[in-house]
Amino acid sequence: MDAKSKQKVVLVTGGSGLVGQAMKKVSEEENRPDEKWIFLSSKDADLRDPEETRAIIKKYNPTHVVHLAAMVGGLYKHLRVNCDFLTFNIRINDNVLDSCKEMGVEKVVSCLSTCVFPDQTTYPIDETMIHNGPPHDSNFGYSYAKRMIVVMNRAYNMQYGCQFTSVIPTNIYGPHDNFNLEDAHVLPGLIHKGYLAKQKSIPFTVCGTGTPRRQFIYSVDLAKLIMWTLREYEEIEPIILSVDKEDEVSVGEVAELVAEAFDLKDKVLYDTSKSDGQIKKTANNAKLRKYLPNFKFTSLRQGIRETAEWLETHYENARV
Ligand code: NAP
Ligand code: GFB
Repeated sequence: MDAKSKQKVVLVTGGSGLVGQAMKKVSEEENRPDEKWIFLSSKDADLRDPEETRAIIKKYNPTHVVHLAAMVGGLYKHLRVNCDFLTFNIRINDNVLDSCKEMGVEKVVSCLSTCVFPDQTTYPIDETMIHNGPPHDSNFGYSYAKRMIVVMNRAYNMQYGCQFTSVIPTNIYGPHDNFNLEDAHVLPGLIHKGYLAKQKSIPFTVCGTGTPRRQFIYSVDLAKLIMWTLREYEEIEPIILSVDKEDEVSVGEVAELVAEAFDLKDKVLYDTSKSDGQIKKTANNAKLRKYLPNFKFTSLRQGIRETAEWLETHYENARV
């Protein structure tokens, strides 16, 4: 058989977002003849709608699906619209997995997040601990919707033999992120603020105390790991895709790196009237390291520099 006749057709939901655009970049660089990649946005179909979802999956008839599409946002967006995060994401995930089963898709990789883990727990957290207690209140809607993907994958496998699996990334950042100050996650939020502080000579203010701790993964590293999951990972149970636990940093340390990237001279300020959210969610990447002991992650300093440069160059068209 030639490469074309056994070509995988990989459909990426959420292909216009932070992770989707990183996967597009990596797939274009790799340019494998045995894979054809298709990247969807909400303009192609509103995946909250079952008919639109079925129609778009039927249209492209993929052999493989990377399911990234979701209502996504940082802490302060979750605090505003927790219920929408629950109901929109439940609908999207139910529609996508049901249509993939109906269309006989060979493999689906869906995306969770380390905020799905219990808030009251021991650290580091691993893949076996997802259902051991309630998630943090700040994003419980999104977390429960995402947890159900693990349950659905198991059920689809048990009853129908579907090879549906999932990945659990930590906080992600990179080019094409959502930099809107109201909705953004911490890193795009701080990079946007750093950009404005430099442009307008205004203070660089971090929300909260700066003490919460996070692990950050660069979107391009994550894209490569999701592609590995799609091609090589055979388990139905999820896998954490994270930097090592020693690479966890405080929000204050991240803010200093952003200030350095924009060459800000003034002191970093803290608005302690704003919520800190979850204090930490340190994830254990031992399972990933067992499979890929030598995977090299982009350093946080370099990733922040590249993202800051991207925002400076693309500010007019970026999600700000
Ligand atoms: P993002 O940049 O906000 O992109 C979201 C994507 O989903 C966009 O392509 C968007 O399309 C699409 N989408 C949203 N609602 C949709 C709908 N109703 N119908 C169809 N498409 C819809 O998000 P991201 O950061 O790349 O996140 C990708 C995945 O990683 C998500 O599953 C997210 O939960 C997970 N994750 C993210 C983080 C993080 O820190 N960002 C951390 C852990 C896990 P439009 O562009 O047309 O709006
Ligand atoms: O990325 P983030 O918004 O969400 O980070 P989570 C929140 C932490 O960063 C809090 C601090 O400790 C905030 O006080 N922070 C400082 C800021 N400055 C800023 C800022 O300008 N913007 C933002 N947003 N935070 C998210 C979940 O939790 O993790 C999502 O809400 C998702 O569900 C994501 O899973 C990975 O890390 O707390």
